[in-house]
Amino acid sequence: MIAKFYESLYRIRRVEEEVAKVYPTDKIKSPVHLSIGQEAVAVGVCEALRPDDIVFITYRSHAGYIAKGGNLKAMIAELYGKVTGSAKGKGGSMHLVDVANGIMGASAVVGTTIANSIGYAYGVKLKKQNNIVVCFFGDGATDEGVFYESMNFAALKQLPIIFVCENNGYAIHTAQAKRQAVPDIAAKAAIFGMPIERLGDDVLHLYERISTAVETLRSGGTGPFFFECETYRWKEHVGPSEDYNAGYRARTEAEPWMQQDQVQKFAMRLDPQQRQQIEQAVEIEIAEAFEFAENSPFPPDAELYDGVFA
Ligand SMILES: Cc1ncc(C[n+]2csc(CCOP(=O)(O)OP(=O)(O)O)c2C)c(N)n1
Ligand SMILES: [Mg+2]
Repeated sequence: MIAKFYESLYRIRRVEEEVAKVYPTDKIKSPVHLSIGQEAVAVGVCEALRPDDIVFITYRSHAGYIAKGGNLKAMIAELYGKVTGSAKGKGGSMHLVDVANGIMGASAVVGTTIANSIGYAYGVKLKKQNNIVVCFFGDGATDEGVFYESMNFAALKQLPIIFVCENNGYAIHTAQAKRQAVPDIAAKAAIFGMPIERLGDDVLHLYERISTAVETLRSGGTGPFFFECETYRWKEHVGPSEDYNAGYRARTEAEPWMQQDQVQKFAMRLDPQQRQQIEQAVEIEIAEAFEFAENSPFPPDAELYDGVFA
């Protein structure tokens, strides 16, 4: 289990480091919102899921997409705006999608996927399917009215859904305490009568707690479940750089998170040979994905008229 979790954590970290490296060359055609530092939540949650379970992710999409088993070549090609990308090069980093692997389309519009996810979960329930839905969103999404409407509907209809709020403390540059009269997000879900839990970014603990909720839903129990997971974004809101000089947060705030880096923690639990094997295999995978993106063509002009309503 440790090796499997490490492989996923390492893959996400290294893909995003490569994205950050390539970004200044302008080969990547869309803005990128990196999850470096936040990988643990995506991994702890997605490792508890089956391939046919469904996740809804946000524009900070890479970690969830990779953790759920999204196609890496299609992801990098999408960032490059190539026709072989997951949205044929028309969506970019904020609109990753891989339906075959249970990853519904991400959206740049904060909060929208919360409503999408309960629609999907309602469908799962009506069709009496055995798969479940996980909806990831940020603390900023809980500033939106759609959050409350969706919590109410999910609780009312007892939907087979697990809500995962990745609380990194900021919506762009504004700290939670400056936006929310009551910054206790889990408490806001609790008013709808659903079970809530506050977690950190300890991967194994996350995995255990999410697995328990998953087992309840699989065995015919009712949802929804709500998890608020504290985490921390190391890079700027959007882009490949750090922003500790931007004036809204200090590096000292990030340091404790960096010291308890889950990627490093898992690396240290493996024997060096096993670790090396995992890393080498993942590095090859990543190199192949970037090569695939480089060598893929841009969409033909006619693609502009494809997939539009009018
Ligand atoms: C409906 C809507 N309002 C505002 C924005 C501008 N916006 C983009 S990202 C963001 C912050 C969202 O923060 P959070 O949900 O905590 O996610 P994080 O970026 O921290 O992962 C905002 C307000 C938007 N994209 N959509
Ligand atoms: Mg946030």
